[in-house]
Amino acid sequence: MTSLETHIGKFKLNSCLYNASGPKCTTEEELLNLFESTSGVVLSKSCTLEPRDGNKGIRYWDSSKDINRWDLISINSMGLPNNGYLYYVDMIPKLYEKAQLLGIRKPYIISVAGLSLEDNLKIIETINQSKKSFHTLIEVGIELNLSCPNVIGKGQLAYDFYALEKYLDGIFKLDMKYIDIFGVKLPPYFELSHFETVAKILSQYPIDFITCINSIGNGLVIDVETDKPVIEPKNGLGGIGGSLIKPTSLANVYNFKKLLHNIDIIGCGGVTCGRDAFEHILCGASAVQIGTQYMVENVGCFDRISKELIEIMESKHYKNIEEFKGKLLQ
Ligand code: RRO
Repeated sequence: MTSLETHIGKFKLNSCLYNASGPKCTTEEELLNLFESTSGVVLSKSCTLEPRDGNKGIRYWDSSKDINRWDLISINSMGLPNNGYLYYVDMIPKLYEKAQLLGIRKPYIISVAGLSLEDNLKIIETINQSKKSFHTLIEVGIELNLSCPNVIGKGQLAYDFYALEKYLDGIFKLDMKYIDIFGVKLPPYFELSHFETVAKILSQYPIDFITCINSIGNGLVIDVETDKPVIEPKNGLGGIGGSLIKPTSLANVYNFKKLLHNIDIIGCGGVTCGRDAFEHILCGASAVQIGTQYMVENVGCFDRISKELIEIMESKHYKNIEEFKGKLLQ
């Protein structure tokens, strides 16, 4: 039997494919829907201390309905709309109940994107305390988002290397005893020296995983019928996703895999089919997240992409992902 099982830190996943934080993971209904799907993890929308409506106007567009499209492109400037961190903490007992009911074991990862270090410390502390009462009953992790491109007036923290180090110093002073795994979501890097600098910073902390990459920030997509950008906030600038960004996400997974030996890499960016997931794993990804394609196709994408990935593995006589993970030939 060909298996898609994998590990991220101490989590054992039945499938290496799961949702990226962002699309369709904000409400209880969406999170329970993910729980019942074949997604290997339930990952939440990034949360802040207080609930947020996000940016105003048309703030998401993708090319899936564009008959002239040559590729799947998405652009978003959501601006971190979410129900506030307590909503996502309250999902821990709800998912536990669902797990008992369905007899399914599936980890829950909360994406955290507080607007300051103090906010993040408070959010992480609360998740840790809350998890204490459910210790051993449900696995809970944190993906700290250091790379949101769309909060007006705020840059992407992980592009400021000095600030990144100070931030992680602050975070790792916290007691996170009950949090099963902790990772960070990074923006795309393009300069080889930046991979080395960031890897050196990350290696100082007990980080279980990194997710590479967030959307490529501040892109511009234009509608030539109207001569306007397709989205409205920030003069039309937004994070780019979809198959267009796969070469950049693969390069980020590949470069960090070479530099980080005790940190698992989660590939994210441009995964629309089994072949894309296979390429991410070949570059060193232990698991692969699906963003724009999940937005377009809904939870059915996990079944389809799993099936396609298994077909590729079978054609190459691989029985599990360890047999080809990180084995890109040169
Ligand atoms: O909500 C958003 O605008 C958003 C976030 Br937090 C993120 O991390 N990446 C992205 O493309 N959009």
